Amino acid sequence: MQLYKTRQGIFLQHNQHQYLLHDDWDTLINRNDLHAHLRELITGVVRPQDELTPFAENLMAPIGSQELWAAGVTYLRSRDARMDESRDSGGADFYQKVYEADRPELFFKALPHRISAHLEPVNIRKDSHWNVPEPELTLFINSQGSIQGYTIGNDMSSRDIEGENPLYLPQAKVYERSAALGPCLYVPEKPISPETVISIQIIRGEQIIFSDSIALSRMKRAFTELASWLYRECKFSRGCYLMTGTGMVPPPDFTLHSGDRVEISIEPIGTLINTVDSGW
Ligand code: DO4
Ligand code: MG
Repeated sequence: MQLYKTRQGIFLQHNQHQYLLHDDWDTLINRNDLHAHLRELITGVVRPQDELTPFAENLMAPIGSQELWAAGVTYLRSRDARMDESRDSGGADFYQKVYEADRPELFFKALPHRISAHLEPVNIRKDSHWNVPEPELTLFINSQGSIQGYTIGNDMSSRDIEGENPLYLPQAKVYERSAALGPCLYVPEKPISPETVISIQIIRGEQIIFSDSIALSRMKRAFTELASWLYRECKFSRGCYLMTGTGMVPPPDFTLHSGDRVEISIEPIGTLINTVDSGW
């Protein structure tokens, strides 16, 4: 089942049917069995819309008042890219250590007002010359610490800033429109399969200038492991979103330009599309 947050309300999509819900987003999603609750809503209370409403232009990011956190260096590819970019600064060892350590890298990414929805622009910093998107499966974890849903995330990153000094990580990661989430919150009956593939295309003008894909099974850590570290000493009364790290990094000579279109797909969730805008 897919939950779309729109300016007209929340649309629940299931088996080619659409149901308009009038619930408050935070209350609706913060449950111990969200899938079962949505199923009950469908069978009992709400009626499907007669016609499917086209709402792509009206989509909001599928988040309410939750915080967005991110995990890093969870795939070998991310470890290698980070080691390369930080070798001159002497920071490379830290990435190797965190890849192998028990404790994962977790960092605060954004509050909802800095997050772009599907089709909204993402931003690159004006004081950076090396920027990439990071396509990441993103978990919705309820207030009890249990994973209830998934969305697609783009963890925009300034590689020159984080490479210059690992202590600059918050500036490389947190700025206006440095994250995108969408297009929906996917709520399956069972946890998402590790065989699920995440893919990215970056389009400049008419040309695909970068594309790649990776299976979630290539991730070093379990999603439940990341969630339990995040909830160790933090309470999230309305739940929390957690990006799970990137397994795809463009080659070192690649940087995003204003106007580039970033498309990230995960089959059961959809495609998150954002155009880069450096003129924020
Ligand atoms: O350590 C830097 C950030 C890592 C990250 O965002 C990722 O691996 O996805
Ligand atoms: Mg990342």
